[in-house]
Amino acid sequence: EKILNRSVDPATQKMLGRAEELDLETAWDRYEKMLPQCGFGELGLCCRICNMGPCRISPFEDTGPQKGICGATADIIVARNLIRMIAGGAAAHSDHGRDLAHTLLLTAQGKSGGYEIKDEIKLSALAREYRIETQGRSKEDIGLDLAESVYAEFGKQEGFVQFSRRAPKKRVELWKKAGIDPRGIDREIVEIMHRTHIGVDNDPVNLILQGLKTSIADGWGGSAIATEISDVLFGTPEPVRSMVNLGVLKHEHVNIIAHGHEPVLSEMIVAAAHDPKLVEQAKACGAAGINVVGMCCTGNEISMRHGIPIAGNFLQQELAVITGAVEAMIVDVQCIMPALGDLCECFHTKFISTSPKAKFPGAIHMEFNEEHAMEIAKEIVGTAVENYANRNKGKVFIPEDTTDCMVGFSAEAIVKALGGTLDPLLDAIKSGAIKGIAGVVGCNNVKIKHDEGHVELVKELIRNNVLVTTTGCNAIAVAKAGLMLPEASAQAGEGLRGVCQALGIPPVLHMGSCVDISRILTVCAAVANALGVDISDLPVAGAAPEWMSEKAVSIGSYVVSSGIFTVLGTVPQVLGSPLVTQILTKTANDVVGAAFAVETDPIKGAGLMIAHMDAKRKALGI
Ligand code: BF8
Ligand code: SF4
Repeated sequence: EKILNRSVDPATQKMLGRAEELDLETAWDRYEKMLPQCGFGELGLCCRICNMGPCRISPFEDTGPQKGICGATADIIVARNLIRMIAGGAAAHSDHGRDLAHTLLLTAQGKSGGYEIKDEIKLSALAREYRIETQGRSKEDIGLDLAESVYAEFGKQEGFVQFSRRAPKKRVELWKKAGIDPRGIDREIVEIMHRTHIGVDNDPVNLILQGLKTSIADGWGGSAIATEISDVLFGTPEPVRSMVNLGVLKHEHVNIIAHGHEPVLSEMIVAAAHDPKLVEQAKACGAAGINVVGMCCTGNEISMRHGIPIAGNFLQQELAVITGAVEAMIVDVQCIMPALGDLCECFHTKFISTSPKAKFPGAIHMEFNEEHAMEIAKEIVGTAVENYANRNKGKVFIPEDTTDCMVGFSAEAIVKALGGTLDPLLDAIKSGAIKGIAGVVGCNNVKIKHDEGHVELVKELIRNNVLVTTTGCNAIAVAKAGLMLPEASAQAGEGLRGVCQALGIPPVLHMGSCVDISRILTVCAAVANALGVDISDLPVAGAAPEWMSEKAVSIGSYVVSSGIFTVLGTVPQVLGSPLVTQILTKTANDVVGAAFAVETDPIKGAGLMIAHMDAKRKALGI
């Protein structure tokens, strides 16, 4: 029963049983040991920003301290803590974007080891946005100018971030008026760190505005760069069939899991696994072949572009190792549990870190660089192949569960599926066949039954004729639940079902990894521009039913800053400040035309989104 309460996913339930049998600890066990979690921390009332602290503010007005040693109030402390989370998240996404810019630069200079510019159409489109001359120039020359232009976004001191100008004019004007139009990506992140140093910005409103500004630099800047340059280098995703869940691991193959985020590494691992010599070597070791699968956002990236199966989402990473069938867990950056080190030592699994930015206890470090990408990728795959001989077949336990899915709905692919223009989508929205569009995204969180928040919320939305776009760990959860197949339109309301059947698309569109939420923004901006309204006028809403990471905080903030009402399924650490809570859930409406709601019940959360869409439809007169 304990296990059934932890996850709704059958593969996860089986693996949790297996973990218990082997007496292996997982995140859920560590969570239970952590309880009760610190009440001050939960409310955001603990400050460790200087060494006079830590200071803790009492949540009760009549007992305990109401101010930190420097005089900071609950409002100041909560606001500072919150925007430092935004800084962390925006930094993570944007540094990912920077790595893509770097790879494009090296590729254009002919210095990268195995990459090429694959999507020239996208390259030209982006070049036009930057007013880079394309006529009669080689893709490398254009790519070089583009790489330098996007690279410059990070260190810009003045002006604006180019891709933010995809937003409707009204939105940009509103950002300018509120003083939250970001100047440069790194600048805004650094400014959060400065303003939250002891004794700098002590106005909660002013702090939160800087948080929003930085988040916009993430969504319309760093994340958009990550998405767009990935498309240039690896191809813009198109609908492709894939498979999800731990059953994608194979008994007779060398199993390699690519886990983390940046396609710079995983693309090369996928290519290296096709190397005939390595395949031969795998066969010589007695394996039937090499099976590369993805996990978390890396999984989304390579499934969208190659149909590579996805082994699971965030809370399944430990379980994948516990199958005993993984020769190598290859990681780069973000959402990789340090727990994997100890766990891999209980099996033959080699835990291989590759980024100079991310080392882990118990991992072998095989540092990756773009200049020698293919060479290093082959070496890493070779290490996995050699390790097959060490697999203890008696210890292997692979749950059989897999689900088919259709992934790869980039904005371009959606337009294509619509027959070349957005019109059929606009018509379906106007006629009411589609009530609205939801972006449902984000992580897993042990505080919520694994995947339940994701699946229930999305099911409720499609039942009510809401077309759902998804990324990240939500995408993987709903794919496992079978909702990412055209057949799943049977579970949709009549209007949405009709649209899906006519177009042959699922009711839930997989738009990629978390940085690809920039794709959702692009679609919303295009729809708003086509209707001549602002994004905040559209019947659209966002949700992060099981969010946990700092990246998710940044995402929620830029989605709201873009004018999209957003429901959070886990409670953010802000309730210690009624003022900050009020700003996020109410006052934000007056500033950016959207706000957050917190609702831990997924059905009620969907209800809030639907009510919001109904209100927006009414205001639009449709
Ligand atoms: O960037 S959804 S757990 S994997 S943070 Fe992480 Fe959250 Fe998953 Fe991808 Ni996004
Ligand atoms: Fe305490 Fe102020 Fe220092 Fe924070 S900054 S730890 S509230 S003295």
